[in-house]
Amino acid sequence: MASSQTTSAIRMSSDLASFRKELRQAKHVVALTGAGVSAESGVPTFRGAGGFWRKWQATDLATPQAFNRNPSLVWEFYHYRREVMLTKKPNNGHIAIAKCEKRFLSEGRKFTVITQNIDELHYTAGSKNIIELHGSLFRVRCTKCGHREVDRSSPICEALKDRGEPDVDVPDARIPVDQLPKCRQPDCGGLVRPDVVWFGEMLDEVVLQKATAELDTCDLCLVVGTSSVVYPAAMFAPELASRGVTVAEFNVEETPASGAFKYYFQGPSGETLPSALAP
Ligand code: BJW
Ligand code: ZN
Repeated sequence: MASSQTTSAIRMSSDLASFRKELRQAKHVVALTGAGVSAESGVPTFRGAGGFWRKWQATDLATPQAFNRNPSLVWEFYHYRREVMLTKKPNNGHIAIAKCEKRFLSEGRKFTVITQNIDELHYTAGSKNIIELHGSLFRVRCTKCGHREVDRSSPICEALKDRGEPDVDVPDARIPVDQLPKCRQPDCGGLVRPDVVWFGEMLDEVVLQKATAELDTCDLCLVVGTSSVVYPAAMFAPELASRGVTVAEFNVEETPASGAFKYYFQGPSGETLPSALAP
């Protein structure tokens, strides 16, 4: 049943049949995802009630300034999130996206996931063609020599074992820098950091170029579980919409970008995506 939102600049539609017809005809779909796609897996989003760790808002710790000021505290935060992720599984939203990619591939069509998430749940769900805009929780980068590597060890270093508790009154562990995770390159031993993109940092140029190339060629875009406030990702879908590309948003609430999109499907993406993307 079609519906419209009078508050929006254009009349957003929630006409599922019409969206599914466009999906059947699409040659290249991009799914742009954010923290909301993982919410039903129990992963906290950034800008909701769950976006706190101890007394800090998650976004206050996702900065180079926070890491320079207190690498022990920021490592405790990321160590906590790494350990939490080891207990989480993809939900029906991730799975619907992965199944849709598989079907597209078998039909000679293309499907790309561009995610802002660092939780790797799209990979676990079986998606293959993934661009991680903001890095990964399970990669580290040396602050001295720049070496990057995958590191899935738990804990990532001995000093972080049993640290990172999220409760508001837990004191900072104050781990000396020489006991924090270190580079394993010969003769380096520099402090490593999570290989993620913090506020004020440039996105990796190659990653950004890949994302741009996918956005340039897609003819349908799904925007799933993102507040659409963090740039540059926030401008991707509105730019597509302004070029006449169909954009369908899946979110539990409207976002600043919603009014620019043709379709809006309200609800948890683990519930809305399976029926929207089913064969
Ligand atoms: C559900 C759901 C369910 C819940 N189903 N939905 C232009 C203008 C103004 C500022 C800037 C600008 N260009 C750059 C900036 C600065 C900055 C920025 O954007 N600031 C804004 C806040 C204003 N951007 C940057 O610094 C970027 N760098 C850059 O552009 O370099 C060049 C430059 C620098 C400085 C100035 C100018 C140019 C880098 C951004 C890096 C973001 N990093 C983080 C942390 C990553 C590591 C980590 O995870 O720890 O990325 S911050 C955080 O936000 C994380 C996320 O990927 C990102 C986006 O959040 P997301 O995914 O949208 O999550 P939420 O929580 O915000 O939203 C969840 C949504 O889900 C909500 O809508 C819910 O309703 C919904 N939802 N349950 C469906 N079940
Ligand atoms: Zn190094």
